[in-house]
Formats: sequence, structure tokens, C-alpha cells
Amino acid sequence: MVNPEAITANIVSLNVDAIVNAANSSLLGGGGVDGAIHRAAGPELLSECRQLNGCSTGQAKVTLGYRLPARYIIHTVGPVWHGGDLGEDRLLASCYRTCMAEAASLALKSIAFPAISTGVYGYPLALATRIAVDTIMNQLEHTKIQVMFVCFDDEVRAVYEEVLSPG
Ligand code: AR6
Repeated sequence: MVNPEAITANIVSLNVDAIVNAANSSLLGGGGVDGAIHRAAGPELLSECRQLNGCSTGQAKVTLGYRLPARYIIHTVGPVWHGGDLGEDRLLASCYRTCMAEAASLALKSIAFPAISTGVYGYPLALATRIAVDTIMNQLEHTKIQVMFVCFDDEVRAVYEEVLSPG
């Protein structure tokens, strides 16, 4: 198994097979990482997204990366945090699993995830990180994809390092 790693970076700069976008259900762009990806990929991305008919929470849809170094963008819709009793944990895990399934079906070798739902959608970072790491570790038992957790700053990275560290 190739262990996942946490890095501090702007996800749009990464030279990987696919980056994951923390989108909303319209798939027509927004703020945060979604806005950064649309700006960097260029207007062709929005044109392709318009054909996709949106995406449900916990699911994912794939587009090309256009002007990004990444070949593909896997757009997933994380849950909005409402306190934890509305299946947020199940939906967030589903985002990570579904993106990995898309990556496997495209035979990708590397994928970079942002901290889905932890910005505008308000998911507590420590809880979200635990779900991200546990779900990916499970997936990596039966695939060899290289996974990067992309942290926008070192504070987020410290949380990932803590959860990733053995013991
Ligand atoms: N690279 C890596 N991480 C980033 C970047 C970047 N360029 N920009 C932000 N982050 P958010 P969400 C981090 O709000 O909570 C959008 O409007 C950020 O610091 O982007 O899933 C969509 O259209 C945080 O840790 O996504 C939706 O409406 C993480 O990415 C909504 O926001 C996720 O923050 C989705 O909200």
C-alpha cells in the first residue's frame, strides 16, 4: 500500500492525474477551492459542467482539467454541517469513496483531495479529517493509487499529520 500524504499547497498547481473539487450541487462554480479551480482551469470547464446536470451530495462527476496541470477534475459535493445528526459523516465518507471509485475506473495513478466540507460548509476539521483518512485507508487496501491530502495552510496540515501519524 502507498501511504497517503498531507501537503500544504494550492491544489490547482498540482501535477497529478486528478484533483478533487469540493463543489456544490449545481456544479456551476462557487467560492473556496471551487472558485480557484474554475479560475485556473478556464471557461471551458464551466461549459463542460453545464452538461452534467449537477451532482447529489456524496456523489461525484468527472470533467477534464483544461488549463490545469491535472488531467481530470473529480467534482464531489460534500455535506453542509448541520450539527452531525443528519448523516453528515456517511455523506462525507461517500464523497471520498466515490472519488476513489472514479479514479480507479479511469485507471489513475495519483489523486489530490482538498479538505472537503471544512470551509464554507462548516464541517469541523478534526472530525472531517478522521473520516477522510479512515475512508482513504480502507480504499487503499484494494487499490494502488497515490493519494495526497492537500492542505491550504499549515494549521490544516497539522491536523492531517496528527490523524495520519501511527498510534
Ligand atoms: N487549494 C487547496 N485547498 C483550498 C483551496 C485551494 N486553492 N482553496 C480553499 N481551500 P471550501 P466546502 C481549502 O469552502 O467547505 C464553494 O463555494 C479551504 O481552506 O472550498 O466543501 C463551493 O461552490 C478548506 O480547508 O469547500 C460550495 O458551495 C477546504 O479547501 C462550497 O464552497 C474546503 O473549503 C463547498 O464548501
